[in-house]
Amino acid sequence: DQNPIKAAAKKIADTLRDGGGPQDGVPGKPAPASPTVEEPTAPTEPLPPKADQQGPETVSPTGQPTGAEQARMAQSGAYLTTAQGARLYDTDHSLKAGPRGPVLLQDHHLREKITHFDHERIPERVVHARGAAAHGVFQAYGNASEVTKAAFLAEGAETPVFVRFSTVLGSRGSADTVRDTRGFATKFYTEEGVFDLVGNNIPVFFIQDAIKFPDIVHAAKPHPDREIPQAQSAHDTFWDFVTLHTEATHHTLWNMSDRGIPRSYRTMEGFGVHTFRLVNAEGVSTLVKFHWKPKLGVHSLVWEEAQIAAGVDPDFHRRDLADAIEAGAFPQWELGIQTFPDTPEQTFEGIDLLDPTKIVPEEIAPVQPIGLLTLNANPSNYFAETEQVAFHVGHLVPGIDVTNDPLLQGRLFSYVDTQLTRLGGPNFGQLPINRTHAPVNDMLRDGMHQTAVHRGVAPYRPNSLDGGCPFVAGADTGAFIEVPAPVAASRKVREAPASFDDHFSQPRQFWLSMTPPEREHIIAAYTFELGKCYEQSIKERALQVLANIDSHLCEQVAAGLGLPAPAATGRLADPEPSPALSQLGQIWPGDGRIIGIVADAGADLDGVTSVREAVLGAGMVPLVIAPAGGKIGGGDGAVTVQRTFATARSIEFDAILLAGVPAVGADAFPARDAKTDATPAPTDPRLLLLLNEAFRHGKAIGVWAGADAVLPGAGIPADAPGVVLADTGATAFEQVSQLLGAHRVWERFPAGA
Ligand code: HDE
Repeated sequence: DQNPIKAAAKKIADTLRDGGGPQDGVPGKPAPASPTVEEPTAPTEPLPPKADQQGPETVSPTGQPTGAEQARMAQSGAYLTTAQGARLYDTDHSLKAGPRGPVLLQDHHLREKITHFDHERIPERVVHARGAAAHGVFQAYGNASEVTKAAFLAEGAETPVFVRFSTVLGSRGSADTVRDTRGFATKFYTEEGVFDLVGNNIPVFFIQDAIKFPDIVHAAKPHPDREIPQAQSAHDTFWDFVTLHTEATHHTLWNMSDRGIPRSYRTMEGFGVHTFRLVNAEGVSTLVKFHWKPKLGVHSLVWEEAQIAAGVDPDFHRRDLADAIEAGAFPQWELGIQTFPDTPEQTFEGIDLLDPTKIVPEEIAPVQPIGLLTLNANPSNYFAETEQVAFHVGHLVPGIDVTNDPLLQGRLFSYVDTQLTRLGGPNFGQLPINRTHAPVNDMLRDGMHQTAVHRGVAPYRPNSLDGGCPFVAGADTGAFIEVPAPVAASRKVREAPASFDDHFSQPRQFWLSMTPPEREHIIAAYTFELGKCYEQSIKERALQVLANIDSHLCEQVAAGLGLPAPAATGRLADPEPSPALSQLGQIWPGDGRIIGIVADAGADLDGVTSVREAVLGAGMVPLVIAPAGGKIGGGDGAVTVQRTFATARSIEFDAILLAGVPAVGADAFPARDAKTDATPAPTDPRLLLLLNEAFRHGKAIGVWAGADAVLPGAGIPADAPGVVLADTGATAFEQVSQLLGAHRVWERFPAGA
């Protein structure tokens, strides 16, 4: 047998049959052979990939090994050893006083193996515990040099990056697709030191002052008595807090919108949230807000998809990111800035730039692209990289400075502090993923997990014993050069400025900027979340908050809850809508989209083969779905199945193609009755469910070769928008891929999705 894995398995089976291993003292068994050190087996390949289930060749411009090559490197040495390098002849049996006797404390290998294992887990992040990350590169356009001297933003600069996406509320093992804010944290390994842009996919925050962070997190996390619900905001304590503390209204509204359930990390916007300060070579400062704009557009799931995915594929976003990168469909974002004059008031068009619950609409301050981020390599080891990466808003480089936003100021303290617990001491910056690519000459010494061997005798300044080294930089190259912004003479207060008191005009602007389907989704989200609350008073208070945003929104949610709709407590603001806040209305590239092609033995298999090629050619991923696995058809024209009716679920596919009605007796589709022309329902309810869900979720569906016969059974009118009846697979795919540009067939909404 040529298969190395089968060969290894056979060898183990033979050993067991021949009574190998220690059998000391067992009656009727041969005496044990004295332990011999066998020659190591040649490392075997991981399970051989199935040719048709693989994406295109893995590309890794960072030179990182990927796939099988990487797997080989993991346990690459010839002999298994202890942590001290001593070779081991057995790792399967504890050292015992006879085969049935007690285990001996003397067994160093046993103790080392178990002790290390006992300490494998570290505390998860107190928020943003669940994440997925990737390596990449940032290429600067150079135009930002007018406003910042940061070297990595100068023309032609290319900087390695590591980006971690996350949910906020759930534990490490929670589902990806829950309704929540998403973290979008980027570590730039610049030649001037590490710069971390630790942002979210929502441009505003729940609170205006860091001192409220423990409150909002305690309210949003599971209830402390039963520790439920996991990774959800649909519970009493969350709604209790956000309705009492109305500065949370804006962020909560974004959460209830489609932004709370992204289709993919690849289709999320990112925001720095706070206003930052950039400083150019002449020392002139500018206030900015950072934006990440995804090249694939901003797209979301529908709520039912999010819920299904949480059960069917809780790793939906993590898998999507890794698969896309492995397949060479590298996700890209443009980094953009909105710029504002650094005036003493720090306001723009009446918007307080220090208030992190406010946006500045893009229509009045356009986002100017300053560089391109490309994620092009998956981490090699989740723990070493994604789990141990430590971001910090205080990791700044020359040319980027902070402002007095009281939320940002508190974060400047929190991020180092949390790593002390999470990563076990102050030397977390020495972990490979956190190491700067710039030379380090600090005078920080010792501490837990110190891995550097510092030389010299004088880790202090001034010194003469180490030649006075290291020297301090001039103001032109140093980081943390404070812009000498005046600090208004005042008295010590625990107060916020009056401008922080407006909690409703921007939520109303967001609501007014939504299209009808987006509004329907928001109404449905509030109705669901508040419907999950037990306390009537919390629901009533939430309705009062909604009344202060919009009467229609309030009335619809009230109707869903079966409660009266209150009136607004004051006159509603009359803001200009900001079309940039809507996710609809643009056409986007379809790169990396997943096309499910349903077929069985009687389908147009030649058509399936050519459609697969067309899908790949369009930079999308074709997955053939059939009643059972293996191949369908025979000979050269056989088609490999990637998903069966048992493993396929509609959420995985952005669009569905149906390749015809097979002959009578075939597995999936009974044929049209020739005499009566009646269309029997498909036999397999899983196929019906797949089609029905795809339809209700607004996905494009293309059929050819008579497959329209299947549609009525799935409740799909053949003349519904986004249902393409074509003559050939090629035409079906062409039209479906055009529909995908808008992400969904929005004409089908609102339909209670
Ligand atoms: Fe965080 N936040 N945060 N946060 N945050 C953390 O740091 C904190 C805030 C954000 O992938 C923690 O290493 C405070 C805003 C992201 O590793 C912690 C306040 C924004 C991540 C912490 C905020 C964020 C974190 C937990 C209120 C968007 C994940 C573990 C003042 C602009 C980073 C850790 C990753 C993580 C504190 C508010 C984004 C405890 C005190 C606003 C993306 O330090």
